[in-house]
Amino acid sequence: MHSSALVGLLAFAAAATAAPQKPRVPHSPSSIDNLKSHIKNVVVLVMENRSVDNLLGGQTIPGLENPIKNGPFCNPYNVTDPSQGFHCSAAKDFDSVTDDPSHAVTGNTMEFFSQWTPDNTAIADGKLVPNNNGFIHEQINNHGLTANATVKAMLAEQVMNYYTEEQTPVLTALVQNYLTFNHWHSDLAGPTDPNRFAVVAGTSGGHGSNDATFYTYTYTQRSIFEQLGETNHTWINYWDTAGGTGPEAKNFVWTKATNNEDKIVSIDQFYTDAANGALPEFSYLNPSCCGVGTTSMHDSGLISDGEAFIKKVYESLRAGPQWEETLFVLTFDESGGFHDHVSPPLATRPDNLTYTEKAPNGEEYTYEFNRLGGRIPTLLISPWVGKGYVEQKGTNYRGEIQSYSASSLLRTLGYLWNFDPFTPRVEDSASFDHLIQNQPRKNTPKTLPTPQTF
Ligand SMILES: *[C@@H]1O[C@H](CO)[C@@H](O)[C@H](O)[C@H]1NC(C)=O
Ligand SMILES: *[C@@H]1O[C@H](CO)[C@@H](O)[C@H](O)[C@H]1NC(C)=O
Ligand SMILES: *[C@@H]1O[C@H](CO)[C@@H](O)[C@H](O)[C@H]1NC(C)=O
Ligand SMILES: *[C@@H]1O[C@H](CO)[C@@H](O)[C@H](O)[C@H]1NC(C)=O
Ligand SMILES: *[C@H]1O[C@H](CO)[C@@H](O)[C@H](O)[C@H]1NC(C)=O
Repeated sequence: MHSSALVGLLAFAAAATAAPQKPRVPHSPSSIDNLKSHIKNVVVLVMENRSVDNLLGGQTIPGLENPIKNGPFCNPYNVTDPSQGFHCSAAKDFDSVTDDPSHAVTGNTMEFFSQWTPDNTAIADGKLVPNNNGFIHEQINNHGLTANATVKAMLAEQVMNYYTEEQTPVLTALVQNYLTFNHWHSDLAGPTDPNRFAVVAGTSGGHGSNDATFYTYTYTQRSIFEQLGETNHTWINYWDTAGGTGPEAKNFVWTKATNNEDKIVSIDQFYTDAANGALPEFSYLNPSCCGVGTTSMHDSGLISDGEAFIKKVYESLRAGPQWEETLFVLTFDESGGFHDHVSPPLATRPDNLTYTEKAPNGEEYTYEFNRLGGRIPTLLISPWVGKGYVEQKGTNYRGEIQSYSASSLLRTLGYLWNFDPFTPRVEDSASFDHLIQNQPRKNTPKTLPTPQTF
């Protein structure tokens, strides 16, 4: 055999072991039928504030682009004065990062564009692309402008360093046993609450900050909860009553006006329902946040406490009678001000709303919701997905290749439960229906490793 043909054959064989059993075309009738015939329960857990390069930075699985395999990645201490030096990504981050990196819209803008008020026209035209160079600058600006060199070095480590496989044994086991997205971004380059809103509504309703009106039954946007409720599909928003994130169902006028507040219940009920086979079609889970003793992985909460929570959710599902029909989507709200080397791409605007805030340089910056936020860890966990499979970019319904985002979830659930996209952003998003295989796996682990503090 000609050697190049042999190489081709070997490459094909290697790809074939990792790829789904039968590659399908996303958005196609056969792919949607396959999804509908196998998945009856979807469980979504949205954790807090971590980028791919931060949390999955030490994962060695082929296909995932991260610092251990593609790095190191470096940022200057000061974007306007390179003489102040650089810090490059290195292994072993802290279990608890105590200085919360900025995830405000303008903080994100500095992190990705190395300036507070970039030219929006140049961004929209693709002439100005993010260089992901301002993460340390932003962290020092926020937490250590007058600090000494030792403290500045620690601040640089906080945003640039990454976790090893040994530090995150639960995530490592999940990555090795299930499906991880290499290109999944938060919906918007801003903080927690607008991103959490977008996960369930396909827009943040023009919000770019954590406003007091969230979680007060105030908003009229259509949400997944209203959509499912009106079409007689079942849902429950399980939340950790210690608070700190969500509960997202509490954002919407609809939930209260239709007496559905009783579908917002304690996370303790989730474990009981999972054991009894009583989970609804759609379970939406809120971890507790933020600080020591909370489970979302938001700094300064421990990564190991977040892992213990994920393990408990997983093992409840795995032991429950609904496992064979369950798709567990583990994702994050946003990248939390932690470095990632992949530039967020442009994306269709969900609506005509904009958000303006004053940047630290005193100027106003208007965000048009026409680009995604940082890359965030997202996994599909189910007997119906490939083992140790890493998904690259997806395709939208027009067949254009693009990165996945939080809106990919609503796009795919629309196929599962027969509803139209809530916004143009959702309509234009890549779906992941084709990643469901046609046979359930029998080799899924019953338990996951026990995380340790470090
Ligand atoms: C960057 O350097 C400039 C010039 O020395 C200084 O004015 C500014 O405060 C520095 N910013 C940060 C975040 O270190
Ligand atoms: C740097 O500042 C920190 C916090 O103020 C202090 O604890 C430490 O001793 C300082 N280190 C040096 C080398 O001055
Ligand atoms: C939902 O159930 C109600 C009550 O049984 C029924 O009236 C309604 O037509 C159903 N709606 C749909 C979309 O199936
Ligand atoms: C945005 O505004 C334009 C011009 O008024 C309109 O054609 C378009 O439908 C609007 N888009 C949305 C999503 O509302
Ligand atoms: C992370 O979440 C917290 C709590 O909701 C929020 O205050 C913060 O802005 C988020 N971090 C970033 C970088 O957005």
